[in-house]
Amino acid sequence: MRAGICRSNKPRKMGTERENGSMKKTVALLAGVAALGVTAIVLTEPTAAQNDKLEELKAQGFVRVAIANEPPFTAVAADGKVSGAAPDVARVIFQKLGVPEIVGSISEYGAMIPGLQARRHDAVTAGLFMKPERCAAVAYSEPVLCDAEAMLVKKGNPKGFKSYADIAKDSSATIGAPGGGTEEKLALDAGVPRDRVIVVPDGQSGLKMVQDGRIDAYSLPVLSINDLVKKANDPNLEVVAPVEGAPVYCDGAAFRKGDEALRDAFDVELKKLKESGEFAKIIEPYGFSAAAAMSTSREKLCAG
Ligand code: 6CS
Repeated sequence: MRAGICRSNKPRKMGTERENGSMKKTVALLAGVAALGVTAIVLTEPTAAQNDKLEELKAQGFVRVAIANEPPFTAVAADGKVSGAAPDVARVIFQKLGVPEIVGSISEYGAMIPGLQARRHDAVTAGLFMKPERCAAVAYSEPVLCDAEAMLVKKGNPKGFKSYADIAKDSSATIGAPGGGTEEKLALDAGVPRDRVIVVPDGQSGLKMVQDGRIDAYSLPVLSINDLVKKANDPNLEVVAPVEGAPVYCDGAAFRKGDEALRDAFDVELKKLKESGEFAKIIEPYGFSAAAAMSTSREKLCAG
């Protein structure tokens, strides 16, 4: 299944004519009600616009997904083909929902949620781990990909890192991590000063910076670091995994607040995939555990 890379950041018009029209009616209604000094109870039923999101995607023929190009979570081939465990699950589910294609848009983790909110993409399928602050900002599906955290270091782990706190304690130590990513926040929360947490744009850059001694450690989830090391084939590198004290995280597909009807439709198909065994067939060849994702829930992960 070919899917191109859409790099357009052109903001889409805010809403369809119908959405804008119904919005005006809603505002007028609320203004009228307010004038009567009556507190309006806003219905929480999905509006036609919310249900239309899936209809909009069906008509569009593709869903624009934010990805990071961090194998095995997400990957983009030279010809633009999008793969990786997260897009592969999303592609199957969206096809079952009547949306034949996914189009990937490479984004830094820290820009994925703002991009979703600005309607630059329709969903995030990138291994964006569920955490309370993110759960407050987006509508996550049920869990898809789970992984622990790792650090890439020089062979022999010369500074003896086992945790982010170890890096905090060593005033000469620096750690690289994705901008707005989980590992950046874990390092900062462990007390590593801002100037010793280096934002690294992608895995290849992180690998090179460790090889060149420009950073002492580079942190990504275990399967991402293992993928980098396997491809690098460099005997002077070592993986510290799991990072002590760091939780196992799981992602879900992330949708805009307001698109809960689309998220719920996605979850219905995800549940069927999990129950049929197809979910395991998609993600386990990448190294992920279907049981890990099926043993937890959005509710538990968003509770922190
Ligand atoms: O969710 C995150 O922030 C992290 N997820 C992945 C798959 N890689 C790094 C990133 O920081």
